[in-house]
Amino acid sequence: MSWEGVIPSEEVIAATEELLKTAEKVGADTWQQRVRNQTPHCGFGESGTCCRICSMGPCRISKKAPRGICGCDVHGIVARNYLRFTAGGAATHSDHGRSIAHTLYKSSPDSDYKVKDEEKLLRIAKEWEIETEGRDIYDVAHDVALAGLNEYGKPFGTQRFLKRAPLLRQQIWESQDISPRAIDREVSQSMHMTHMGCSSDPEALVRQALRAGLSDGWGGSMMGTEFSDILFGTPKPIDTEANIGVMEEDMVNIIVHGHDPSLSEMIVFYANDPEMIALAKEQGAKGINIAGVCCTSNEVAMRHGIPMAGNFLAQENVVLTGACEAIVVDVQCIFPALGPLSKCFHTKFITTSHIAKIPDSEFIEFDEANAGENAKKIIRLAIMNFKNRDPELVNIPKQKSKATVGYSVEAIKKCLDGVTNSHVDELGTMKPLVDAVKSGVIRGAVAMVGCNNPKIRPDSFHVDLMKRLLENDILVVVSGCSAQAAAKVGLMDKEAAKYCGEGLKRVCRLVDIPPVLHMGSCVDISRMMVLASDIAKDWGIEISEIPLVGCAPEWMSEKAVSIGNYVVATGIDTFLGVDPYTKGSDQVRGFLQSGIKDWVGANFIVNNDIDMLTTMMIEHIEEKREALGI
Ligand code: MSK
Repeated sequence: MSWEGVIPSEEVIAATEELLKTAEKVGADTWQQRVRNQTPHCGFGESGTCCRICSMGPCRISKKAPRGICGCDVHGIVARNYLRFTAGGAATHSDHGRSIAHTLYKSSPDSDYKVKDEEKLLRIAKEWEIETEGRDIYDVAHDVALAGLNEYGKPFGTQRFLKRAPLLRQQIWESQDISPRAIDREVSQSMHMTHMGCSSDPEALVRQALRAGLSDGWGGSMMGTEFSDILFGTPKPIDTEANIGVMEEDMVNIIVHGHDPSLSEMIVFYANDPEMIALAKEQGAKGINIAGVCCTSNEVAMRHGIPMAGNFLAQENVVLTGACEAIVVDVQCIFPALGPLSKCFHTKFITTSHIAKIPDSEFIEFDEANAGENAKKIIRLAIMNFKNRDPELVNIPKQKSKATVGYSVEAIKKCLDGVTNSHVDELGTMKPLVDAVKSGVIRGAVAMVGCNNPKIRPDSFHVDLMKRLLENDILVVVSGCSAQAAAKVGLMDKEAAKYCGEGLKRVCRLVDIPPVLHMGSCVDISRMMVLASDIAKDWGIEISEIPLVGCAPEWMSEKAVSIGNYVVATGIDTFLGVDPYTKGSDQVRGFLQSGIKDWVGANFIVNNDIDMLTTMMIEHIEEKREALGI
């Protein structure tokens, strides 16, 4: 199959090499160099067999020393590390959700934050049995936000959103004792269980990892997604562009980076202010160009069509273009390296959250009360910095691709309704998609998520996998940095349908969608959980029976481990290209890669050979079809 319209990896590598030459010229440190400095990695750390939970150690497990000083064996140590890894991710995603809930609570008609999707607000209020009849919309918003905030610390009961799952899935969670209770409780109990002198039984620790993960995916992340939609609008298909070439040589370039859309929404809004545009022109620029990196980018691309400059491992590249007036960050996935790196250029590195305070940055605190004012302050700083560019250092690689993004669950249903007129209620149905899968026109779907990891040439696993899946008539839904990997090379261009297998090509053309559907940021993997639930309900089968698998080929963060746990616990087999530091224990690997299938109907598959991983995914989908008799 020829993919001549998609940017080839050699061109991507060549563009990065060019930027690295600039880094060398200004004496800047880059992740590529730091990887060399850190190689080889510590074998104990890599296999998860180092314990530094108390100060008797650190203890490292080897043949000579099979137990730590407390007597914990390798299985307990690996499992404790794995649970702490998960808890870190669950806490991070969920705290993001909490912060959006606070923003919703403070929304009002005369503040910077207003309710944009009233329909979704009312739907959630109804779902949560909050009175809506005859009430002011902001009173409802405050009650929904308050109820959401209480999900973090309620003394009794389980997460409200669990009821969105098919009944059978809810029963599995109940019977396995992994229905997540208060979100903060699951995180803090994970820390308690892993404290010195508590759990060392790998089974109990893995079970809690699933539960903590579920508190993220069906709790904190789901609130992050839903409340963001209420405040900023539920995404619908919108055209944009992606890759480093979206930076503009003659404009003030402001990069938004991180995860929380509260800040970037304000930046995007005020960058369109005529007063700001006039100021940029006064300074000799043609205007203001906002572009994004990481999941903040996904958020504003999905809602406003803001171009995506790159994903996780491209964050230094935007500064290396020499044309970045400001890189404005909120929380998560931000390299501390941006501090010293931006000092080698004219770039202003602006941090905005107490959660992500980084040396060598300018801190402009951002909260609901000062949002508009501080967004304007940041934009002004960037504009006034335009004249400080060193033209000698400006080099923006020409690469960019067209992309159509914004496929929330609601948008996917609407696209399907548009073709089949199968509209059954105001929320639509997944039935046309189910029919296409049943008939074999589409063989199945892969939910591709996760980061870049320097252990893998950036984006190569994501892109190679996607190409092969598309050729095999497998629909790909994506989020996070995986989404940007696809968009950067052109796989979200509707034209890319021509490279797919005949069946998928037909569906894409008929429904007018690209073959890779952008579902959002990493908290938006919760959208995929709702999608899978709706498919299962409309099909009348259990989630684990759907010809659907999850995949995180280049993951690196704790958040990704938490995601993996809730995706698997939702019944979706998940393929990883990087091991989550579990190689040291055959028991822990045994649970994660096989044993938990008996609990939740799905497990992890880990393989760093991309061809094998793809083949196994395709086989898995075909096996599920066979089991369903389709
Ligand atoms: S930004 S968690 S590198 S997906 Fe969500 Fe990308 Fe992974 Fe961060």
